[in-house]
Amino acid sequence: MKLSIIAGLASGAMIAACSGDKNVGADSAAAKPTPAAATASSASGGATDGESAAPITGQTIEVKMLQDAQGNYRFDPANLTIKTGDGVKFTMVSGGPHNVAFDPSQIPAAAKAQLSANMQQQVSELSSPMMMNPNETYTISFGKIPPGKYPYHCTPHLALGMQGTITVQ
Ligand SMILES: [Cu+2]
Repeated sequence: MKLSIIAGLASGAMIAACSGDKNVGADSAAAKPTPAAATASSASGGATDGESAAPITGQTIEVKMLQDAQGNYRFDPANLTIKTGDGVKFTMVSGGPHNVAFDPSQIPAAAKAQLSANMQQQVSELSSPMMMNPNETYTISFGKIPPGKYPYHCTPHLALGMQGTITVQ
């Protein structure tokens, strides 16, 4: 009884080992582009932990965070085009709490470390603290942030469509 179980386990293990070997071969071939891409992005993005905050050197544009007369939660303006070095000041107007959060999976690897360095008091990766009271503000410098699209949202109101995109030219 025990022997047959062991034999069964052993043959099962051998099958697993065989198929495992095949998978390893397939995985290593499929995985090759990933380390290469990671190397390329870390080379262009610099050290992941070594970025320091880059100051605002251009204009600072205000984005209001509000609940409008129709009851909709939104950033105003939701879509904004700025230049590298500009800043965006988010101002809590009504309907809070609001925050400013970038989905890390939507931010280019080459930009993530700098954006993170430029965001003060993050409560989680690329997420600002909550703003509860009118006239609270949160300013993000886009100093040294490369051109691209940076979609963002308000965590409490994401399901209600409170989101926007900052395009850096
Ligand atoms: Cu909100």
